[in-house]
Amino acid sequence: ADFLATVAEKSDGAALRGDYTHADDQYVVTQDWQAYSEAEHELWRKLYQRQAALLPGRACDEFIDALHQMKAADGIPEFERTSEELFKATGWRIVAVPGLIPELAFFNHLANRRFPVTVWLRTPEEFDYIVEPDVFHDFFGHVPLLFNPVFADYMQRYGQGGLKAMQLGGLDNLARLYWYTVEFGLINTPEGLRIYGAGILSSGGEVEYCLRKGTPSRHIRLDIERCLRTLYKIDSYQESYFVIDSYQQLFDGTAPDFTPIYEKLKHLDVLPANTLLPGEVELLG
Ligand code: HBI
Ligand code: FE
Repeated sequence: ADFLATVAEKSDGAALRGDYTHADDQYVVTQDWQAYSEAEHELWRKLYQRQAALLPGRACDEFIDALHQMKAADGIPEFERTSEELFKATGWRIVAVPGLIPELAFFNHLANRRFPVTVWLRTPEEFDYIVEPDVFHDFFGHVPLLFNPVFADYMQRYGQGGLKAMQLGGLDNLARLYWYTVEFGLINTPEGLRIYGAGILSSGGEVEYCLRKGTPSRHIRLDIERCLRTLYKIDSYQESYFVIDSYQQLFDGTAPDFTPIYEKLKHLDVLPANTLLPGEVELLG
């Protein structure tokens, strides 16, 4: 499919995993929950247990509370059940997709309060590390925070911003905001730094790594313009983590029109992932 070239993770031209032959024009499929094997449910349970045990004192309360409410420990969940509960909570729904989908369809879903969740599960060999998002990353990592009303509103606004960025040539910039918030974000709480980013929360190693003192990685206050300039790592732990004080900060920070920011950034250099600018403070002293 010609959208392969637009999906950054597959810039090498390799085929995407997943069956796209039955997808509709928004890349939605049916989950076909009956088709999962017992071995896949067992792999899910192992992934879930390993990950859930790492969360206390590391994941934010909003994530942990919602995850428990979702009751998804016993096997690959049926999306429809959680989708109904999510709709009652924040007006979001889950839609099943074959895997990575083109940006236009992806942003369209978010802008309409639908979160695309990949249907297939990784193999046992990929227990610790997987390149493309699978059902464990998408469902375990992303869905819990969509139960939070403010974060849910931010995600919709991000989708609307994505559609706009596509027209303004700002997508490289805006994608960094998704990466450093939705996927790898940390939040400041009275008890200390906590994780809300799905890429960390679905990763066996990075949950512990990202909060450890003495690593080479930065932990700096989120400044959106600064974030939009910052390159990121797709095949190793992050070298920068951006820290928010509240989900309201994300929602308010994405209220303005980004057109002038995209214009300005066209004339500025991108920043390497390990940058610490003068005046920036490392928050994990
Ligand atoms: N498709 N299923 C899926 N999941 C994603 O996270 C995703 C995508 N398509 C495009 C995309 N992400 C990125 O371009 C955005 O993060 C910017
Ligand atoms: Fe993700």
